Amino acid sequence: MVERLAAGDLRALARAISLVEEGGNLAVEVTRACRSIAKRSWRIGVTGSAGAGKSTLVDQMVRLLRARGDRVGVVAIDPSSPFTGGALLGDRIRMQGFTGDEGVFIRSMASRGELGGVSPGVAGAITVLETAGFGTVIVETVGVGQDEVAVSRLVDVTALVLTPGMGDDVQSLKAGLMEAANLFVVNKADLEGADRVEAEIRAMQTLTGEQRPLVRTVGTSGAGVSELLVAIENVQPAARPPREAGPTLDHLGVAVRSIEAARGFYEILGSRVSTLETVAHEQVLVAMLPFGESRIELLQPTVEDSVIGRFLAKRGEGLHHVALRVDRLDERFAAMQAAGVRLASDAVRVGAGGHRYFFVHPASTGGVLVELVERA
Ligand SMILES: Nc1nc2c(ncn2[C@@H]2O[C@H](COP(=O)(O)OP(=O)(O)OP(=O)(O)O)[C@@H](O)[C@H]2O)c(=O)[nH]1
Ligand SMILES: [Mg+2]
Repeated sequence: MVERLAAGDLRALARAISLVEEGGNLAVEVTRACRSIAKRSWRIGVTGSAGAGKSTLVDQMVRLLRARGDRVGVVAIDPSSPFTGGALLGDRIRMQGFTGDEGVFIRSMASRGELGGVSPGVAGAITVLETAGFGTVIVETVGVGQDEVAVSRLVDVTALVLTPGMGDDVQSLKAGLMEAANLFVVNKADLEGADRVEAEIRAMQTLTGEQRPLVRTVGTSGAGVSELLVAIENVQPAARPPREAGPTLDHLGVAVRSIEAARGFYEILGSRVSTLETVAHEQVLVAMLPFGESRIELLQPTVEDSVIGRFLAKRGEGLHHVALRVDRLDERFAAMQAAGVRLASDAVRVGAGGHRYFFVHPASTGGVLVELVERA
């Protein structure tokens, strides 16, 4: 089951979360199996009183994070009102496996009260989501009891959501909860009294001598939510997983009649041939000349009737292809096929040194043969 959920199987994911939520030996076993392969996610806690707009904010945060390409898992503990946003309702359906977007997964969990405690189940659910490749996990809790303080220990950043109209109630917030909050959110800033709550929060903090960041938001419109994400990120920047690296230029493939004749120029520039080898199945002799992170690849045919040999006969010496390094090569191959990109390979192939690649036809790239490679 853990293998399946790591491979992206949503049913396995839902099942695993149920198991860890139930607790017991199996929960321990699942959590342990997950821990050995899970990559730690960026964990955000969102807490605050019932109806403060936490789910509405989480909905908006998920939208923004998704737009950046993040995969987001949400665990909502004891929500007293359902997620309101259309996207979240949609995602609830997705979460049950009805449609194909696997970038968001939302799960509501019941707290087992003060005695049972919420943290073992939540910790397990976070680990399961991490195993399934969710790089960001948001945990929503209703800020009423011990649970929030326990959850705050599981996450990197805890945002405490407050609203206008709370007025003096700010002072009645449990000290532990205020303590656990890394930043404050004044949501429903469209309503009367936002200034007052903000002043209350600031006043309260002067007692402790520390002013934590405060962000105003309007969950229903999304105003202030990108600022909120920046503030969350700034609390502990290192917790944020590195963005997926964009594609880089791997090498330029140049078709030549003679490597001996062509390499001199590049060597005058200061590059040195790093590898010189014959790739038998492509009937080509290859010389690699490093240029920073990229390389020039000189390609000399070993027989005339070969891909490079025919290219030379038809077009003469010159740029043969541009190779771009990407990740998730198989996904990209499938996505491009589906999108009608004209491919010049019928499958992902494995080249020298174990790197994997496929070619995209010049008809789809502005006139140059493009090789997409993924390094082992
Ligand atoms: N005026 C206004 N209403 C908001 C704002 N954000 C949320 N709401 C509304 O407040 C109500 C409660 O929002 P939720 O997001 O469900 O609140 P919650 O904190 O998740 O509630 P629980 O999970 O039940 O604790 C909904 O009717 C929202 O539309 C806001 O910024 N301004
Ligand atoms: Mg909620």
